[in-house]
Amino acid sequence: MKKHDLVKSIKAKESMLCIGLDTDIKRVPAFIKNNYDNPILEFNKRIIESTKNHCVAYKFNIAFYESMGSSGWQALDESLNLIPQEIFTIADAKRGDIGNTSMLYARTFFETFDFDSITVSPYMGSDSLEPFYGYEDKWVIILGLTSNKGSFDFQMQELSDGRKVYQKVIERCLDFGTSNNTMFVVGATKPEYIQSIREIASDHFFLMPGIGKQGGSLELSLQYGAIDDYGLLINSSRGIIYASEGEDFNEIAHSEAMKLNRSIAEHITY
Ligand code: OMP
Repeated sequence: MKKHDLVKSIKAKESMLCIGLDTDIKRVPAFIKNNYDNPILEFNKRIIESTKNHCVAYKFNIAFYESMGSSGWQALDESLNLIPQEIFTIADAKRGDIGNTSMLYARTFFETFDFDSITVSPYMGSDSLEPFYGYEDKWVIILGLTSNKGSFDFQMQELSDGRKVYQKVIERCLDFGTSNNTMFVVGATKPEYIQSIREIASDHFFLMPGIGKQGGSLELSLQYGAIDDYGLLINSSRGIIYASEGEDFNEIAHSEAMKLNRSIAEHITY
């Protein structure tokens, strides 16, 4: 997908919402688990059907699928095919390895599966990310500053020049691609640092997880992160797909998505 199509879709739908399909078999309602051959697929089908008009992206966290073995890969494949063309799709795989291995990760998520983007870890450096850039209209989403506590272990360490490791990483990653094929993951749990990332990556999209269950601030994230072309995909996974554990889970997911869109719209002009 091209950047202007993503921006167009955000404007048309008045939504920056990315719904995380972190579909955990343990949280799939019993009536689905007991009645369908592939409950993960059926759960996703209902969530996608009820939310597709109110989000601009879906993020599949691959762990939830690969942990299920072959039925999980099948659910991933078939769920992806249910997503309308104009919605941006993310393989949240957090991959990255020596070049020839990364090439196969890229092939997996961009050819075997036709995702628009993949999340990658920059830890192994330029040659580990390069293979992901070999595809037109595909996006590389690099872990910039993550939402978890452990981000203080490495990402927040101060370098001798006073910069933090995450700042240096993001700055260096600007050399690998452009704002038309690169996004950064920036956790909504650390809004006080978003400004410093915007100073480095002024027109890149940020994929922003961490609102809802992780306690991130939507308001401050939008205040510091949003730009003229929006520049943000706000992710919510558990807060939407598990808002109800009953038979109405898809209807409640729909209303939670609408609610989040409304909260975003309080701070953004589309
Ligand atoms: P919820 O907390 O349920 O909304 O889920 C957050 C989703 O975003 C999960 O799929 C996480 O793996 C993912 N995520 C983070 O929570 N923090 C990060 O720093 C990065 C990611 C990610 O790359 O998507």
